[in-house]
Amino acid sequence: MYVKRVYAPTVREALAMARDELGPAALVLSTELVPASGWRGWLGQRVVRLTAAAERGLAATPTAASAASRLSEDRTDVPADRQPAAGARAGVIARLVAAGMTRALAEAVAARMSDAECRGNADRGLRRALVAELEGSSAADAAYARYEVFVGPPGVGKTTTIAKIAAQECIAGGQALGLVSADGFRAGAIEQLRGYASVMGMPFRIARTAGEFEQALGTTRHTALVDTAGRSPIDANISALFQVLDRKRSVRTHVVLAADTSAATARRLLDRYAPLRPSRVVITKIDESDSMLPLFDAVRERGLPVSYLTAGQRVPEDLWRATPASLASALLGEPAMEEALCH
Ligand SMILES: Nc1nc2c(ncn2[C@@H]2O[C@H](COP(=O)(O)OP(=O)(O)O)[C@@H](O)[C@H]2O)c(=O)[nH]1
Ligand SMILES: [Mg+2]
Repeated sequence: MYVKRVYAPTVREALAMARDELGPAALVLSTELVPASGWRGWLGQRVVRLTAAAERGLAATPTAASAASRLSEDRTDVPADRQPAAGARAGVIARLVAAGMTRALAEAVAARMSDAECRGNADRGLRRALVAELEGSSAADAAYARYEVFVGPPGVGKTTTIAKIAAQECIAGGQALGLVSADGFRAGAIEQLRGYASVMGMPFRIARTAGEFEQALGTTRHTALVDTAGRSPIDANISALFQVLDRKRSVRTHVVLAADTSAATARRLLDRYAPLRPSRVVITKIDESDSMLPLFDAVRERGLPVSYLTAGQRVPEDLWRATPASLASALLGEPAMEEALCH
């Protein structure tokens, strides 16, 4: 009995390769998705590993010999000109899905790739297509709203994100900002933001009640970045704050979520914060997550664009505006995110 293991982008191609090698009677023993060896840059980097067996090998025949030369166990790439376009496109979709993308997003990205890009095994085409597809999913707003409000569960990085935004703006000599802490429930929370405000010489107001909040917003002459407590939005204190905000114009609310949030949890949290009418999502702690694809899919499903990305604790370095390019880098898990984002 001859046993042969082959690697290919799709099961169909792997089967064709195995039959080329072992003959049409080859019996499939197993198929698995495994990390590809030797491929660079592909998202997910997975291929189909198919193990097949036959009574007799065909290695001596000219056809099998030529097939063997391109089906060695170490090679996972099929020569570009031998892949039919539909098969190559299906292969791209299969790899993206294997990497954790929803089929809908994978198909949308693949649909933006040319046949040559699908066949070419080049990550550039994939990146370009992903960036184009993410055009509507990012909101790197050029101008601030009068009130930029950050809500979300405790510990996701709301206060740190506000500090990063304020510090980057301060260093760039950009717009004057004021900070308002409506996170009056935790003793350390106010001090944390007060410390940053004082270092940056920014106005800082504290609001423990709706009345104080109204007053704080009224006395802030600049755009205010509003930090809130990580409490449930149905909590009486939070809803009182939002009643104050309801009477204001130019309010932009960001839901802050950590990158490793599962799709189900993200959906639940987005539902929970929906009454606050958020229009943006901030994705934090990308550095601590293997993949932000599940969270991103839930966010995309709700039609909410991403405003900021954070990948580290450093203030102000580890924050980026979400652009299609920076979002693509984050989704692709590119290690040199900083570098990618500068371009
Ligand atoms: N690794 C990592 N840690 C972060 C990031 N953003 C915030 N943190 C940390 O998460 C913890 C909670 O942050 P904080 O801003 O207080 O969260 P909040 O309760 O939502 O205001 C702190 O230790 C932060 O330094 C990030 O992007 N990556
Ligand atoms: Mg906080």
